[in-house]
Amino acid sequence: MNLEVDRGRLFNEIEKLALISDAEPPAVTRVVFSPTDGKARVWFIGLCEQAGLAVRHDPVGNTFARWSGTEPDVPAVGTGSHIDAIPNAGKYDGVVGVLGGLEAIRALQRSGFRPKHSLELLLFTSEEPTRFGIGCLGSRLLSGSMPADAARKLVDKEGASLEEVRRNAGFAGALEEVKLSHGYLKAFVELHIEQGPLLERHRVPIGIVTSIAAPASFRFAVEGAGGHAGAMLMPERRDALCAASELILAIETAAKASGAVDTVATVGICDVFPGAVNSIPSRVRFTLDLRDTSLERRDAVLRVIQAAREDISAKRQVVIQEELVNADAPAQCATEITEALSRACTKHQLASIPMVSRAYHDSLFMSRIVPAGMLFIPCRHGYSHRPDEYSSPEDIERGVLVLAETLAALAS
Ligand code: HGY
Ligand code: MN
Ligand code: MN
Repeated sequence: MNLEVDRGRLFNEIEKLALISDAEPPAVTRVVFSPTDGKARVWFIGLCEQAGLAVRHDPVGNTFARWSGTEPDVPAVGTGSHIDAIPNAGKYDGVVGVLGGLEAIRALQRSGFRPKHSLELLLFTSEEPTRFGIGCLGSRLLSGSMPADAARKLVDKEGASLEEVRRNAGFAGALEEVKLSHGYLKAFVELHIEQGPLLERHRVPIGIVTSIAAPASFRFAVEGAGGHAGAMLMPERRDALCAASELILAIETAAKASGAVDTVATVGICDVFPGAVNSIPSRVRFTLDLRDTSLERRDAVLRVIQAAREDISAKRQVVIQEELVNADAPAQCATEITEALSRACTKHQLASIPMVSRAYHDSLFMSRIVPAGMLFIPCRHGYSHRPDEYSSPEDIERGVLVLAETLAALAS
């Protein structure tokens, strides 16, 4: 099988998709169910139809582009990722797995390969938590990891419900229909940029993911007492921002003191009310993103944070509410997938190293229902979720080549 990736075409498609964005280049912003997301989806579906793939979507907007195999009724082999992008992001996160997955299928078509198992390219809805506060919404529903009722309760910052937003974006039907039937897929492989520095540092072109870290996220609300910045003396204050700041630093300390470098904690959003120069903050809301490769260690760090929350609340006489958004277990990638990826690397004389994914991905949830795995390609300095995110055409080409080889082996 003579596999050739059309590097130039793929590069142009990545560049074109990057311009379907709500941010000034080189930044990319593409929030799920926004008009821009809608435009990007239409453009992507056009590419899939040009490749002769049969396209369908489910009630939450997960999109499936299928190359039917010679035995269309047996379980399919899936690949794919996401095209939604957080504010002020780069052009490769998720996109490499979607457009690279499409190019892998096209390269197999050009090589004369005929799959026995259909090959299906998936575009997952809302991998990023930007709009509804929880990541991997589409793959959670696909895998049955999130009940439809819980999804129906989701609203965005403007108070618009998922139900309303998805229907306005053209995705009708009951969320109960999203869950994939048992045996729909026999395997799932996702190509993604590493979003870390290891592959570049070790000068290795391919990372074979062995496990995906356990993500958890929370919302905190600190209620203190407001007042005049000049007239209220310090001993009388119950400043919500000072309390929140102490808790945020306690979060950082707890993560650093976990006993392992694998524990990461991030406060990415912090809203201060009333937000006036000369008014003491009475309320602060902030988010916590807490992850670790070990579930036990992550939850032990959470307990330390919760103890700090109680101490600070009592000491500063403020009320601190904690709301769990998600707390997911880590995923082990399937041996049959990691071995297929390793054989594909060997066949193409490409070095590879096993690695942990510290970012979460849709594969985290696909692994709940089907043997799943991921392959990483380097990204410059490990930068991601920022406009200078970059992966070279050569690295992307190598990733697509290994993906195509792996899909062919799994679909034969
Ligand atoms: O946050 C993550 O790990 C992913 O990039 N959404
Ligand atoms: Mn991301
Ligand atoms: Mn991603």
